[in-house]
Amino acid sequence: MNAALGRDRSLPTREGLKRAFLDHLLYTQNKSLAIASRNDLYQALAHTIRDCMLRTWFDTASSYKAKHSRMVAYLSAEFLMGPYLGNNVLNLGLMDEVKAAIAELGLDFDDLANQEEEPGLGNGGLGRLAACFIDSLASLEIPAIGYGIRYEYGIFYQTIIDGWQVENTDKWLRYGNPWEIQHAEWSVEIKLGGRTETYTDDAGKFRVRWVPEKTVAGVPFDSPILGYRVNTANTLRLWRAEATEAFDFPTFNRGDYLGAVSKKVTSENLTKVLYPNDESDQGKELRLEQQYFFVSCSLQDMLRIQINRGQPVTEFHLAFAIQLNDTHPAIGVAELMRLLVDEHQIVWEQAWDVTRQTFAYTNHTLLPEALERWPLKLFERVLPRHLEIIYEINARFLNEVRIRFLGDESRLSRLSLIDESGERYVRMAHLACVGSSAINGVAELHSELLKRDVLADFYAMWPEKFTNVTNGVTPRRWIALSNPRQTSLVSRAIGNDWIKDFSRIKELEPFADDAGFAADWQAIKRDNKIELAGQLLQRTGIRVDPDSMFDVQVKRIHEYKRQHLAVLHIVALYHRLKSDPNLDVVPRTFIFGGKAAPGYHRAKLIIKLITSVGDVVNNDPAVRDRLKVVFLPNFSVTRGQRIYPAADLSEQISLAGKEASGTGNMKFAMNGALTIGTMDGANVEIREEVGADQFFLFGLTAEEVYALRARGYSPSDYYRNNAELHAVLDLIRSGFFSRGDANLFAPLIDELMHTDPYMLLVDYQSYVDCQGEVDRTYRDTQDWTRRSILNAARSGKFSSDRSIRDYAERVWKVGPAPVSS
Ligand code: GPW
Repeated sequence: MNAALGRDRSLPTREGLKRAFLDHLLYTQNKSLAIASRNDLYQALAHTIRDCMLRTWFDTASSYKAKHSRMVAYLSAEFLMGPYLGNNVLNLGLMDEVKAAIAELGLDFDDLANQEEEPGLGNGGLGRLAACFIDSLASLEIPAIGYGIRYEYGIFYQTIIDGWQVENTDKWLRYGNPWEIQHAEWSVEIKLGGRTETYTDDAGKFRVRWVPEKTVAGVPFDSPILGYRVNTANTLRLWRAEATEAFDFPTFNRGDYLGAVSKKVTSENLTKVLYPNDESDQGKELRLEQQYFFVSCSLQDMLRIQINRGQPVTEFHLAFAIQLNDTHPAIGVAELMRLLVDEHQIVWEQAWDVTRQTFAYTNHTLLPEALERWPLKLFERVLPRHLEIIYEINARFLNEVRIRFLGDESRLSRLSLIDESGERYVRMAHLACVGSSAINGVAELHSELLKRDVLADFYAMWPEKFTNVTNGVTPRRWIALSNPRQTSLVSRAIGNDWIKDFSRIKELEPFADDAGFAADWQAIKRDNKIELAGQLLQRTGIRVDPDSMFDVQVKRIHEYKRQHLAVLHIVALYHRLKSDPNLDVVPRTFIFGGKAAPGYHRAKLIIKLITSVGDVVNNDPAVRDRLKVVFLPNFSVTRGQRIYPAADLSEQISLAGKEASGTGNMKFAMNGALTIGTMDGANVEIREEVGADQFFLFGLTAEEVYALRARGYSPSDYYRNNAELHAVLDLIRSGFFSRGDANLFAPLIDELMHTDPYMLLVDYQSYVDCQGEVDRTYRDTQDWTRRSILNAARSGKFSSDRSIRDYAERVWKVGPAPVSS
C-alpha cells in the first residue's frame, strides 16, 4: 500500500485520494459506500491519510540513524494528543484536497473527523503541553521521540446527572486505533519487586543483582508525529504491559487454568488506566509501577538504539537528551544508573556523569500536595534495587552538601532525597534535581518562585542549573485547525507564513485599525459563537444567545483555579438583577467546562454549585435571558477546539502564585478572547505582550498573598465588611440554589468564611469591579474588536515553537536535522 497515492514522495492528487479511500473501505473495512457505517468511513479515511505519512516517517527514522543526530527523548506519563485525523491532514498540507475528495464522494469531512475518539491519555495542562511540544519538535525538524504509556482507558468520560459529575470509562480503543503500529519485535522485559543479592563476577568484582518477584513485558506502539509541512515525522512510542508468558506454566500444569490466566490479567493491569488525579499525588503502588514501567521500557529502548548504532553506552548522553515532564518519570535517574552499573558494568562515577548529562527536569507546580513522594516501605517493596541506588546517590550528594555548607545540619535534612521528618519518604523532585543538568519552571513568575521557595536549597547549591522556559501551545491545532475562519482571514491579510513562524502574527497589528478587517473579524467570532451555541443546545438543552458575551472558564476543576469565584460573581449579578429588574447589564453567557478528580469531593461540589446556580438563573423570567450559565460536560481537546474560537472573555482567575503557567490562557488569546486574570503563571507574560489596556487585571499579587498570609488572614472580616459579598454567600448557604437544602453547599461556604485557603474573599471585590470594567468595555463593539485583534496579533510569544527553541538552545543543545526529500 498504497499505489493509489503514488509511489514517489509527492503529495497525492484528489483522484488518488478518492481511489485510496475506496480501496481502504473495501480492503480494510470490507464495506461499500452503500453499506458503510460512519465509523467504516472514518477508518477508511484515517488509513488513507496514514498512508500519506508512512514514507516520511520511514525516511525520518533512517535519516536519524544514518546521521547519529542527538535525539530529544520527551518522557511523560501523559500525552493528551486530541484527535489525529484533522491535524495530520493539516500538517500534510492536504486540507482542501481531502475535503474536496470526500465531498466528491458525497460525504462530509468534518462529519467523518468527528467520528474519531480522541486518545485522552492525559489529565489536563501537563499532558496537553507534551502533545504541543511533540508537534513543535517535528515542525522544527528536531530529532525527537515521545515516550509514554498506552493506557487502555484514558481520562474518564464525564457526564452530568442531576447536576453532579458522573464518571464513565473511556473505551477509546473500542473500534481500533488506525494511528498506531505495534512493534512486538522491540518488546522489553521489566522487573518488579523481589530483593537484591550480591555476587562476584567472572573478573572477581563485587556486584549486585536484582532478583525480581515478577516480570512483565513492555510492548511499544508507535504513532507518527508529522511536522507542519516538512519532511519530518517523529515518533510517539507508548508502552503497553503484557504478561511475559501468555500462561504461567507451573500454575497451568498444576491444573489451575484460571489461576494461570489471571496472572496474565494482573500483568496487563499495569497499563489499564490513567490515574485521573491532576496536581495531587496519591501514593498508590500501581502508579509507581506504571511510572517505573514506562521509564524502564524507554531507557532500555534508547540503549538498544545506541548499541545498534555501534555507539558505546558511556556516550549515551551524546546520543540522547532526556526531558522529564515533571517528576512522574524521575525514577529514570536511578534506573539509568542501574542499567549502566548493574547491567553494563560501568563504574559508578562514570555512570553518574553520563546520567547527569542526560537528564533535565521541568517542574510544573508549587502546590505542596502535588510534589511526589513515595513511602519508603512501598518504594522498597516495588523497587528494592532502586532504593539502594538512591541511598548511594544521596550519600554522595549529602557529602557534597556538607563540604559546601559546613555544619548546616538543617540544610542536609532539607536537601536529602529521603524525607525523615515523620514517616519516611523518597522525594522525587529531589532525585530529579540531583540527577539533572538543567531544571526549569514553566513561566517567568513560576521559575522565580521555584528558586525562592520549593527548590531554594537546590538553587543555592547549583544556581547555574536553573532556567525558565515559558510554556507555549501549537498554533497549528489551536488556530489553523480549530479556527479555520480566523485562519483564512488572517492569511488573506498577511499571507500564511505565520502558521510556521508564529512570531509573524505581529504583522496583523495594523489591521486592528482597519474597519473592514475588524468587521470581518467580528463576523467570524459571531459565526464561531453560533456554532458553539448549537453544541451547547445539543449537549445541555440550554439555548444561549450568540449575541451575548461568551465568558468562558474551561480547565480542570480545582479550588486553586477558583471556579467558585466566578460563581460568586454570577450570583452577585443575579442578586442585583433581582433587586433592580431594569438594571442595565451586558447580556452574558457563562460557559464552564472541566473535570474533577473522582475522589476530590470539594471539586465535585463546585460542579454541582455551577449547575445549581445555572438551573435557577437560566429559568428565572426576572433575568429575562440576560444571564445564562452553562456547564458543558466532558471538556476535552475536541471540545476545546470548538470553545476557544468562540470565546469573548477568558477567565484566568487562580490565586496568584498557584498556577504554574496555564496554557488555556494562551489558546484564548490567540483566538481573540480578552483575558480577565490575576498576576499568576503566564498571565503575567500575556499581559506584558498584549498590553495592559488589552487585559483585565485584578487581585493580589503573589507577594501580597505571601505578606497577607504572614500577617494572618481572617476571611470573616471580608464577609462582615462587604454587604454584597455577605448577601451572596448567605444566598448560596441558605439553600436558595439547592431547593431549600441548606446543607448542600454549607461545607463550601463555611470553608470560605473560616479558612479560605485560596483567598476568594480577598480578591472578590477587585474581581467584581473588574468585571464591571469588562461590561463597560464590551458595550463598545468596535473598541472590543480592536482589543480582540490586538490580543491575537501580540500572542506570538506563546507558540510552543518558541518554547521548543528555548529548550533546544538552553537545555538540550540540539538543532534541527532536516530530512531530505
Ligand atoms: F502537578 N499541571 C498539570 F505539576 O496539568 F505535576 N498536571 C499536573 O499534575 C501538574 C501540573 C503537576 C499543569 C499546571 O497546573 C499548569 O499551570 C501548567 O500550565 C501545565 O501543567 C503545563 O506546564
